[in-house]
Amino acid sequence: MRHILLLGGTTEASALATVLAARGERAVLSYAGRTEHPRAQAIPIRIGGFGGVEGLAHYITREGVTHLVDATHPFAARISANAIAAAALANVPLLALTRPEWVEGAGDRWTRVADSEQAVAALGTDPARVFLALGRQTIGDFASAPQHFYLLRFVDAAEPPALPHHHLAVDRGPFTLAGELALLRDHRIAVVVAKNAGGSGARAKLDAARELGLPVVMIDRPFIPPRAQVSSVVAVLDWLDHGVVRGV
Ligand code: 3Y8
Ligand code: NAP
Repeated sequence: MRHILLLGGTTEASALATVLAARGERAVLSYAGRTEHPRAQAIPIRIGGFGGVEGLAHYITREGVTHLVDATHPFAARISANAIAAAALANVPLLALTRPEWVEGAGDRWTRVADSEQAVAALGTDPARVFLALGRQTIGDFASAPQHFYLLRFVDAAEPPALPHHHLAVDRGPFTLAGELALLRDHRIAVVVAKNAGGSGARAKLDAARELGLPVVMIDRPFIPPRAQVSSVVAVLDWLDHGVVRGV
């Protein structure tokens, strides 16, 4: 019987886990342990790092994993690179389940940047009211621009970094258009900073920014080495059942 290791932490991973459970597949969903109460899943979960490429390869061999599915977030570049190397080392097939990038549409006012340092520069020096919808891990980069007011949103309550003017909202997605419009209006936000995560879970803030005519600083995805990848649960099932990759 095959044994699937699903690297999770996204809406797509949760959707795939539900389907795998319904099919009676032997599967485990893996979380890094970044949040206090990760979403419960329809399949068993494991929480915590593996210990780099070697650790992940050893886990695969020790647990008898036969298929590795990387359904992590597009900005989780390290685990994705590790998955490519570990799958080769452990000689198991790897498939990535990711979601297409968001693309700028009519009415959008995007400035695309490569990383959070460039996002700081894109904000300019005049004090502004900024929605930093980046979570917690990269917020420190904005300490070099303390003149702005920052609306922060974390999954869990945490001590925000030294940003003198900020408001911390504690909330986990998926988010709604109505909720995002209210948030942007209530905090008189003038510009939104976002990662090009793709998917539906965090998209509402872009629709709200468009509706309010607000500019968006959009951080492009980090580089991930080439691997077989698809963008739907059905395509993952084709791969599992027939070894077919109907790529993105
Ligand atoms: C721990 C698992 C599900 C998955 C839900 C998706 C949607 C909601 C939108 C904003 C943007 C952000 C952030 C975000 C979204 C989904 C998805 C997604 C963005 C959980 C989860 C884990 C994490 C980790 C967390 C990061 C943070 C990033 C918040 C669970 C809820 C900003 C990314 O405090 C921390 O250390 C948090 C860290 C990585 C980015 C950062 O740098 O801070 N996600 N998010 C996973 C693990 O431990 O392995 O708790 O249930 C998952 C989800 N977050 O099944 O319902 O699919 O993208 N997550 C971004 O996209 O910009 C919020 O606020 O508008
Ligand atoms: P990352 O920078 O790519 O990974 C850093 C280290 O965290 C990895 O080397 C690995 O540690 C561990 N790790 C990451 N994902 C893991 C997983 N699913 N299971 C076990 N260990 C994992 O990762 P990240 O950007 O911090 O993201 C961590 C998790 O949050 C991922 O599950 C991702 O899907 C989810 N997430 C991230 C974002 C984001 O914006 N980055 C957004 C939404 C959800 P070892 O080397 O010790 O194995």
